[in-house]
Amino acid sequence: MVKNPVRSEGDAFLRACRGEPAAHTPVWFMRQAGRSQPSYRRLRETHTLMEIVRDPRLAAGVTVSPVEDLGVDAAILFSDIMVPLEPMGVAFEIREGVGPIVADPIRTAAQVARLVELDPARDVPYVLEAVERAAASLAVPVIGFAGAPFTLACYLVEGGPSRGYIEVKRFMWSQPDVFRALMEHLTRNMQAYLAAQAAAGARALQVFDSWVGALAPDDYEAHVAPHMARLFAGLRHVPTLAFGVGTSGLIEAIARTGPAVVGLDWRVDLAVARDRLGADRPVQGNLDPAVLLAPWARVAEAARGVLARNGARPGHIFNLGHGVLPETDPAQLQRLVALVHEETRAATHEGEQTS
Ligand code: 1CP
Repeated sequence: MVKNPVRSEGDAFLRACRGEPAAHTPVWFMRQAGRSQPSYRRLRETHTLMEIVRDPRLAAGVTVSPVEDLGVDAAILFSDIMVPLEPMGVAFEIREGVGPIVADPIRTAAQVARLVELDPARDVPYVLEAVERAAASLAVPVIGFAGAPFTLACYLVEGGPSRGYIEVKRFMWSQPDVFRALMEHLTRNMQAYLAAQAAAGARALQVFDSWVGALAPDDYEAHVAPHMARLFAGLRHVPTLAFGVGTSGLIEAIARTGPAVVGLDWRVDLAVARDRLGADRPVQGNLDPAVLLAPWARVAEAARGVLARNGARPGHIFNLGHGVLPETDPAQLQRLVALVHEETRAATHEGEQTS
């Protein structure tokens, strides 16, 4: 195996974020640190999710382990999108098998006005220390992250996981000024939170707008896009990645808010998405996470399909269209990483030589 002498293998992810050719197509997985990993399941027998998150040694260890186990090109900070909300005055618990439950869902102007400003160094020092520790022990970049204002608002207003997002939509349409104040509060504070992670050593920042695909394009433009544009405008010094599920009808609007990389779920054809966004816009995705439950031959076929749709265009970060399912066999993930690296090494080298 020939290694490129000029650049380390560790920078493929950042090069792709910038739209530059890389030694191979970089690959990492959302939820790569989680229930699919035996070491994580063992740790969870003795610690709750929040105990791991609040212990920088444990959180850094969980962040680092998928890089060692799977050979991925980036690590994602082990934390949760809800973590910075507690110091903002929002009490919640992460309920086993359900997700975040907010004790007192936000429905009024008075509740929005009571939200506290986050001071990352004072309020979540353990997150910043986990980033520092993980970054210090890894050759590949650590990705910092936060929930996007709308997706956080979903949990705050609904009070927990939701199917229809009816309460957050009712709130957005019936109290638009209060909703805007909530989004502004979240935007300002998530920007500070993300900037603090970058200062602690995160080399890229992913904004999880998991549930934004619930919105019609007009509502996205009116109630979400301006806040996202402000968020990304304040984070120009680090590559940013926008992620959402069910966003096939929104990707151009998402791209206009200014992230470096647009995340794609599996419901959109990657080639079509790249044409729609313009070839110079880096993208991340977009294998259906459920494919990993199929026999390996199907996984390989589907992964080759994603790579073929990208062609040899630079600026592709291979990922799943959403998080790794807990039922996934880690051996499948390991083989998938190796396949992406092997099948793209030659193609991108050729691309580099001719460019
Ligand atoms: O203890 C556990 O294993 C419970 C499952 C779990 C895990 C592993 C939760 C509860 N959070 C996490 C960690 C986590 N959450 C990470 C780091 C792990 C990694 O990616 O390797 C990240 C990036 C998140 C972000 C997160 N939390 C998102 C955005 C990504 C996505 O999946 O769309 C969301 C929506 C949450 C809320 C949340 N926290 C936990 C659950 C089960 C959920 C989803 C609940 C729902 O469906 O609404």
